[in-house]
This record gives sequence, C-alpha cells and structure tokens, in this order.
Amino acid sequence: EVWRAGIRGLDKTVDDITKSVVNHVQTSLARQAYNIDDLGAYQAAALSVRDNLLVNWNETQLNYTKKNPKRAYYLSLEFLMGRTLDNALLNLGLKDEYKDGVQKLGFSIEDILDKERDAALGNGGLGRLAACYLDSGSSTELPLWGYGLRYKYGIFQQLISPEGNQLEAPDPWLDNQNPWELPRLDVTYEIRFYGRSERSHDGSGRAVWAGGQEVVAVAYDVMIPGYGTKTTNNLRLWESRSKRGFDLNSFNAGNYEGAVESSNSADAITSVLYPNDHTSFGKELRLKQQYFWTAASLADIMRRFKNQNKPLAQFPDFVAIQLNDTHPTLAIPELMRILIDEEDLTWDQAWTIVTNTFFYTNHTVLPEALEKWPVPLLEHVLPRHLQIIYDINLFFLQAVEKKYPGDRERLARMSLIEEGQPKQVRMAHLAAIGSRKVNGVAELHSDLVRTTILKDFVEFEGLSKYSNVTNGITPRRWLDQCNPELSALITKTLAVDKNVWLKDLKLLKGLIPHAEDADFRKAWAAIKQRNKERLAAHVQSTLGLTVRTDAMFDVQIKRIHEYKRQTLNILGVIHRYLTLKVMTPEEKAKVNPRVVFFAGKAAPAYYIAKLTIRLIVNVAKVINGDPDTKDYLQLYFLPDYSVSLAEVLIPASDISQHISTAGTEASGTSNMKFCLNGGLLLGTVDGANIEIAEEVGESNVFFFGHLTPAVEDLRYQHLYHPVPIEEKCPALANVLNQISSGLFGNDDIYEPLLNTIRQNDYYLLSDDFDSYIAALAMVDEAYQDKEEWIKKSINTTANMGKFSSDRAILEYAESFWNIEPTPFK
Ligand code: 26Q
Repeated sequence: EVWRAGIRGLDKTVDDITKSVVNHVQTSLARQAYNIDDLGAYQAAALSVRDNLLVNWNETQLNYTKKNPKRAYYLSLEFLMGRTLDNALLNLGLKDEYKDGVQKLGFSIEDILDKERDAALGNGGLGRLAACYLDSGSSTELPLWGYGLRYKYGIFQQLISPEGNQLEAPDPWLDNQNPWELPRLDVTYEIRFYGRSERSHDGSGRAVWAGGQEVVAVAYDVMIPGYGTKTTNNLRLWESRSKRGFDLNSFNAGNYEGAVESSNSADAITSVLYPNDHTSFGKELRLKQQYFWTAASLADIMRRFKNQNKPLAQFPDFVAIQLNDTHPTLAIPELMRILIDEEDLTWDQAWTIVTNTFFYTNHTVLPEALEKWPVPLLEHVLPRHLQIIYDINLFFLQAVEKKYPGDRERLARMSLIEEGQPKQVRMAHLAAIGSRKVNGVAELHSDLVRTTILKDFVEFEGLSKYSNVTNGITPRRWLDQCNPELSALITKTLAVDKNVWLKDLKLLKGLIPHAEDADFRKAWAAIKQRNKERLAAHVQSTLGLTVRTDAMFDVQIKRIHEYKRQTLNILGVIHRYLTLKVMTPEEKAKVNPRVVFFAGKAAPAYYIAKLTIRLIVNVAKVINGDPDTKDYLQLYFLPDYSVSLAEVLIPASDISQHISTAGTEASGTSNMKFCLNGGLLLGTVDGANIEIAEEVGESNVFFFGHLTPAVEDLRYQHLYHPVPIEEKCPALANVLNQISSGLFGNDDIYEPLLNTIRQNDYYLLSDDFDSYIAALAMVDEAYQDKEEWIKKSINTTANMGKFSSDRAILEYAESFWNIEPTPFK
C-alpha cells in the first residue's frame, strides 16, 4: 500500500473521490447529481481521474526540464489506445477507491467503464504496439514522448449486412467531449505545402521555399501514466486548422482555386485515419498527413532543444527519434531542410546530425506494403524535400559507386529513386540510409529484412546497423485489466505483490511448479471457464446469440488479409463440418464440441478480404442452423473488432490461430496476448510464434505448415509446374467444390476467392492444408486430456515473461536511443 500513496496525484480517499465526481457533474458537465446517467457518471469520473493525472504530468515535465536528460520521441501515424479510464485507475493505484466511490453514488464501476468509447486511432498491430510502448515508457520512467495525429474519425466501424457484407460507418469518437486530451491552443506551428523552392547561387546549398499553402498545426496532449510510478509522459497529437483570412495572401494567383477546394482544405488533413494496412496508394492527402505531422513534430522537438542553448552539433546527444515504419520518413529531409536552410549548417554537418538522430523500425517485407511516392506528386507538394532527396541520393550513390565501381545494377537496386512511369521514391531506402539503426520486430523478420529487402544495404553499411527488437505487449492491459481473476490467482500463488510481477514479468516462471498442483489447476481452469461465460454473455447481450460455453473456444482475430489466411481457417471449419455430417451418432459422441470465433476488419477496397468475411458469415448460418452438427460445431463472426472486444475475447480462448504463410507475418502481437492469458497457440513457423515456442517449449504449441525457406520454391512450382488441386490436395479440392456447388449460397459470388487458391495460390493454402487439418486433430486430441491441457496452459503463461513491452522498450532505450530512466520523488 505504501507504493500507491506515492503515485496518486492528489492522494485521494473514497470521500475525496465522491466529492470530486459530484463537483465535476455540477461544474464541468453542468448537470444535477440526482439525474445523472451512466454516461454522465463516466464523464465526471474521468474528469476527476484526469485531475490526478495532471498533477503527475506536470511534475514529470518539470522534472525533465530541470534534469535535461536525452529524450526519445516515438513518431507513429497510429496509436491504437482503446479505452483509458480503467488503465488510468490501475496505473494510479486508485481502482478500489473509485469502485467504492462511484458505488456510494449509486453506480457500478463496470457499467461506467463500459460507457467509454475506444480511441481507435490505428489499424492493427503497428498502432497497438505504439500504445503498449507508451505504457511501458512511462512505467519504466523513460523520457519518451509520442507524436501522432488527432484524427477526427478513427478506424471505421464495421457493420455486417444480413447477406454477410462488410459495411463501413464513420467512427465519430470525439462526438462526446474527450476528457483525456488537453488542447494546447498556444502550441501551434505553420506548415507549408506546394509553392516553389529556389536554390541559392552562393554555393551554400541553401534554398528558399516560399508560396503555396500554409496550414496551422495545433497540439493536443494526452497524458500517459506509468504503472506504479509518478512518471506521466506525453502523447502529442496534431490537429490541422486553416489559417483563415491570412492564408489567402500566401497563395499565388494560380493556386487560388486549389485553396478553396474542399479536398485540399486545411482541416481535411487530420480528418480521417487511412483504413488500409499493407497497401500503399500514392494519395496526395496521405502524403500531406505525413508531412504535416512530421514537420510539426520536428518543429516542436527543435524548439525544445533550442530552449537549452546548446550547439546544434549536440542535437543527437539530446534527441533520439524512432520512426514507426516508413510513414514518418519525410522527417529525414525535413530535418535536413531545417538545418541547412534555416540554421545555416553545411550539408555534411546536417547529415551527421540526421544520421545520428533517427532510428527506423520496419514492420513488413510484403512488397505491396513498401511505401513509394511518385516523384511528380512530391515535386508538387514538397518541392524542397524532393531536391534534398535527390541530393541525398546523389551523395549516397557516389559512395556506393566508389565501393563497387561499375556495378550499375547494384546502383539501380539501391537508388532512392525507382525508375518507371512515373519515377517513385523508395521510402524504406531513405529511412534506412538516414538512420543510425534499423530493426525488424521479431528474429525471423529481422533476418528477412537483412537478407531480402535491405540486403544490399547490409552489405554496404555493415551488419551491426541492422538489428532486431522483438515486439512486446503491456501486461497491465493484457493480463491484469482484461483478466483480473487470473491476475489475482497469479498474485496469490507467487506470493509477491502484483506491482512487482507486473513490472518484472519473468517472475511468472514461479508458476511452473504449481502446474503439478491439482487444486491450482482447478482454480486455473475455473477462471478460463468464467472468462468463456463472460464472452458468451457479451455475445448474448450485443448480438442476441447464444454461445455454448462447454466447448473448446477457438479464436482468430486480426485484420482480414490473404497472407493471414483466415481463408485457411474457414476452409478447415467447412472440412470439419463435412466430416461431422457423415459421422454416426457413436462417432459423434467422441467429438469435442468446438466454438470458432472470427473477428477483424477488411480494408474497404480489399475485395477478396471482404469476400472472406461474407463466406464466414454464410457458413456460420448453415452450420449453426444444422441440427446434425450444431452440438459439435458453432461458428461466429463478431462484428466491429476493437481493442475493447479483444479484451473480452482473449482471456476466453483455449486455442488461437496465427496461421500466416511462413515469412509473411513480421511478428504478430495478439499471439503474445493469448499465450499470456493461458490460451494455447496453433500456428505456422512465422514471426514471433517462433520465439513464443522457444520460450514455452515446442510441446506446448501446435505448429504446422511449410517453413520460410520453402515458400519461394513452392511459389515457383505453382507458376511453372502447376499440379491440379484435385491431385495435390483432394480434401481441399472437395471443400472448394462444396462451396462452388452452393452449399453456402447458390450463386457464384465466392468464385473469385476460390480462384485465388485454384489458380496461383500465392499464399500456399494448398501446400499447407493437409498439415493444418492434422494440427487441428492434434489440438482435439490434446484437449481430451483436460489435466494435461491445463498444465500446458499454465506452463504457457509461466514462460511468457520475455514478451513484456517493458523488456522491448528498454532494449530500444539502451541499445538504440541511449536514454535512461529519469525518476523523481
Ligand atoms: C501505408 C501507406 C498508406 C496507407 C497506409 C499504410 C499502412 C498503414 C498501416 C501500412 C501498414 C500499416 C500497418 C502495418 C502493421 O500493423 N503491421 C504489423 O505490425 C505489427 C507490430 O510490429 C506486427 O506484429 C505485425 O506482424 C505487422 O503485420
């Protein structure tokens, strides 16, 4: 209890809390305490918690100002935060007090927490990783800030039509006022677009960029409390606003029309999160988002640095900037522009600073996901930056040519510019050469980065720059908050305070001996069961569907994508259904009932992914309505997947599926969340699955499928020596034919999806189907032995310590950023 007193902003008692909540009802919400509803109670409670956070936030910033440590900045276009209230209460150590406080006022804390809307400013893994890293940065007391965009609309809401089509609706998450942000109307920067860049003729390399459009960036600050610490870091999100009357002066006559066009208007820039992951289209508005955000963030970082009155050469001694994928890569030419055009440094001085400041994390090797920007678009929107990119390229290729004289193919491969109609700038190459370190997000993925997309760069610059930081997850949200009963059992069993093991997750190993204790196993299994019932109740209340809870819960939740192979899963479900249909009652009696859950969004323009959803929904209708099978197999597609839905699904899972084609999933992070909650993993030998198996033991995971080195050869075979699917994989061919013959709907709508498999089968479903079905059978068999299964579950949780995002963020801090914990009393 002593640790709590030190971190509460205002050190509140239950009495203080009720007073403060009532006060906010009356003064902030201007309502009467006697007729407040759950939403009002949520808002008032949130405002009261915010008062606590503010005290710590102010002290944290003051501490940094006094001590002037080197700081790190995490630049991410996505922060998938989810809900805040429960997490803030946990981190402040005020959960019990607020529970009692609101109860005194006649409310239940669960109902209040449930009123909060998710902050869904991200697509998936990359955005949620950024959110976990901020939590860990504050929890380990690192001077780490986030910079992002304050989208007016987050990731779209997903609706499923009766026919099974995904429909998209906007996510107006700011419609109720957001108690978690602090508008900073005094922190603003003017950001230029378009115009002209004139190089000077004095040999200095400087240029003057003028004209065009100027847009104002306004800061909104989000407080990020650490768990069990006073450190409360900042996430600064930028909103775009027009300069109003003033900007007309800066427009050329020729640009005037563009200025009043709505797609070009200033507030469009931060209006909506782009909902596609893993495909990059050269959209002008997306480019403007990227520049708006990187330019505002760098101006802010530069202003903070300059307040210290240090020479610019010391910039990298005080500033480290992590680029979350290539999305913020324009920060590299932008810092060059500031240093050369505004600060009068020479090119070499500027380049030395830049290449010691930035660090680049790659999250994918899929070719369609690698960002490229058309040169004509860059020239139009950011003329000065294009000049700088060309200069970087020139000096870089001169150095390459010096090391490999006459190797023109190598120069073409390594160039920042890809030839073609139009020419394009390769952002991953720019991010790599402009950074001090480059990393992938799991061992296998980092190897693939080094041996495929950046192979030439490793050869040229040396291996030591190209490294790995395996992803992690925050155990606060992804164990204690989402699975409070399991957390309490762990605390009791380890006999250490939870604020100790939640910050030193390797202590979970202390559970290992208890796997042999029958009473402990019973308690462990009972919690899993109650989590299943909690999920079933949620499905009942939100969708009106009755889920049986005496079955194995089998879960696949992630963005819908061909490489993640939800199609393999649904074809496996159909295979199971067809098998059940021909079983005798005696055979069926031996079958373990299974409930299969899917959830995930498809990018709105991703036709094949949307068809996959449609197939799942329509298969569910048939299976759930079939009296022959419904006692043995149920199937649900849960709409509108979100962080909050994940928090209910993950603790309820017995087995989860992470079945990407080997070499395609960079890491995965939900795999870690399931295993931390005692769910077993069914997966391919891919991404972080491999490291999870290393930690928990291969006997506790179910692996199947071809390995990464085989993938290229198999694809080659598909193209040049195709074997008819009936011959290669009769079981799969049968499933496809059943779909075609109308078992799940009578028209030909699924043919384009089925043809991706029948034709070149790029993601190798036909190569992995048989071993997938065999792995599913092994899962069934293992589940028959309940005691052994529970042991596996316990041992899995016990060995997941490595995957805490505290470990990951400390690796970044120590081996890349060179920053240190900076606590205060
Ligand atoms: C790019 C250009 C234009 C518009 C959008 C994008 C874009 C947006 C989001 C491209 C990619 C993303 C998101 C990628 C992502 O979430 N990657 C995942 O990152 C996780 C964290 O490292 C990994 O665990 C996953 O394996 C990886 O797929």
